[in-house]
Amino acid sequence: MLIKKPNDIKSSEITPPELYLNRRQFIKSASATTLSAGAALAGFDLFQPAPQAYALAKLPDVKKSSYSTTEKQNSLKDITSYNNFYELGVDKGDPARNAKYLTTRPWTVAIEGEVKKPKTYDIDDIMKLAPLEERIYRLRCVEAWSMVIPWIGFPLSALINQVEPTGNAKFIQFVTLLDPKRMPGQQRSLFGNVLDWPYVEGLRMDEAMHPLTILSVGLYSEVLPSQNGAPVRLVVPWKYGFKSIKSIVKVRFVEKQPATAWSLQTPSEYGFYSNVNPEVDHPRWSQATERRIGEFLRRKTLMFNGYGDQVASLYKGMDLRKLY
Ligand SMILES: Nc1nc2c(c(=O)[nH]1)N[C@H]1C(S)=C(S)[C@@H](COP(=O)(O)O)O[C@H]1N2
Ligand SMILES: [Mo]
Repeated sequence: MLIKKPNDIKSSEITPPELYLNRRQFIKSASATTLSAGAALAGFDLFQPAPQAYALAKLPDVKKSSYSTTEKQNSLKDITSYNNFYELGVDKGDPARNAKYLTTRPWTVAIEGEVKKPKTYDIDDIMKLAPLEERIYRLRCVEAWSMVIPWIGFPLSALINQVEPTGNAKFIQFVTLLDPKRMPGQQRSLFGNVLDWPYVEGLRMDEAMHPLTILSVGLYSEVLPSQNGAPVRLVVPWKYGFKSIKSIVKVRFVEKQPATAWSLQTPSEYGFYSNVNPEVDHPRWSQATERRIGEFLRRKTLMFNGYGDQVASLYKGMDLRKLY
């Protein structure tokens, strides 16, 4: 996310001093020892080209969904090489380069808090919670670009119904894996305090239960690539992309509105709701238009990212300028 970057975060906070040199020069001049010591410290392959797209396991029996858009889909290459995933690096190409660090087996997802049936699920059981569907959704990043992505997943409501929330469950908080080895961007030595790890996000219960809200485990017929948030990530298509938290290990049902990573970092710029809203600018840039990745001309951003007919009623009576 183009948050305090490149202007406000000094590059010294995100780049170790030895990497100020341009990359090629650095490769030439650095001794093998310096390089491997640096790589061990960083845990990152900073100099590798983006890997070739490789085939991941196909997901069987995926049915089409009537919630899908018919717009042209972005290519697999765009979707897997232009990413925001700060745990794997802050530049758009970093997550693809560093995806190999994020191994996704074994993996469990703990369901905690205000539920009658708390449970820790193995990822392979999560995959079988409900029939898998293809959901072709627009994703609108707060940085004013967008993509159309054929996700594979199932409604989050299927998981919620399994664990039976109590009457006190008003919100859900989601938590990403905390593991600086598998998520080298969490090593403060490399990136400083870009975000407080682990990344956290939240939804109000009615947003979480909405049929458009899905847990995604794949895209383009295949298992989710690590850079897109494997093995399981949230997708909430009417909100800015940062709400769609990746690589989830914990789902916590709570009574009070939970903390979220970007509003913890800069509360004046990122609120809890974060609905796509062309009428409310980000304090530092307009949200009126967006650039679809792969296109040249900008297009108008639609209220609720075009999903207003389905979701506007959730926010009736709320001042969406104050509750941004
Ligand atoms: N854990 C985690 N989840 C995250 C992010 C992140 O940095 N860490 N970035 C968010 C942002 S800003 C966007 S736009 C989307 C991008 O998803 P994609 O790379 O699959 O398109 O992931 C969101 N989920
Ligand atoms: Mo984003």
